[in-house]
Amino acid sequence: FVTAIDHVGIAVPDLDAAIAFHTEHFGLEVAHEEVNEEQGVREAMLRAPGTAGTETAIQLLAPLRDDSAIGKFLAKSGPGLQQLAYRVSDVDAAAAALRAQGLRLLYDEAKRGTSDSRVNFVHPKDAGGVLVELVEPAH
Ligand code: V0V
Repeated sequence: FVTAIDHVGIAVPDLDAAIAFHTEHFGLEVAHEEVNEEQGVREAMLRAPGTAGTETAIQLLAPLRDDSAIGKFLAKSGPGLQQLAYRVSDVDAAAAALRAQGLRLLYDEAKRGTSDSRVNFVHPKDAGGVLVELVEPAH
């Protein structure tokens, strides 16, 4: 049910500084920016030039609050890779299939992700130490 690697998420303390770093040194461009209050993040999606529509993105995630998922991650692990996101066509079906295989999903129901996508997560302890996000893009 995985159709693509949607994005790789990096926890950063300062979103503007991180955007400047990735655009200056790697030539990435900002495709999207938003605040997600429920997730407690200010985030940006970056892509390689000329890949619009097909790209795997880099998601920069800065905390809105210390007690958010990113705030806690930064306090414990410091800045760095926080998540790997697989694109799926149906997040509810994907979550149900993984639950049936004995993996813990973080949410009973999918939540709202970037650009009105629907997202759920596999617990990192059930996925080899990697926080795996499942993302169904908005249709
Ligand atoms: C925690 N652990 C991780 C981890 N976060 N391991 C790998 N990758 C991560 N990102 C480890 C942690 O070190 C502990 O290991 C263990 O998991 C359990 O940690 P915990 O202290 O019980 O739990 P917390 O409070 O650290 O929470 C971890 C979870 C939390 C994964 C439950 O971060 C969460 O709910 N994440 C999902 C939401 C999220 O990440 N939102 C921000 C992105 P030891 O010490 O026991 O060995 S929002 C987003 O992606 C959007 C909007 C989007 O893509 O559209």
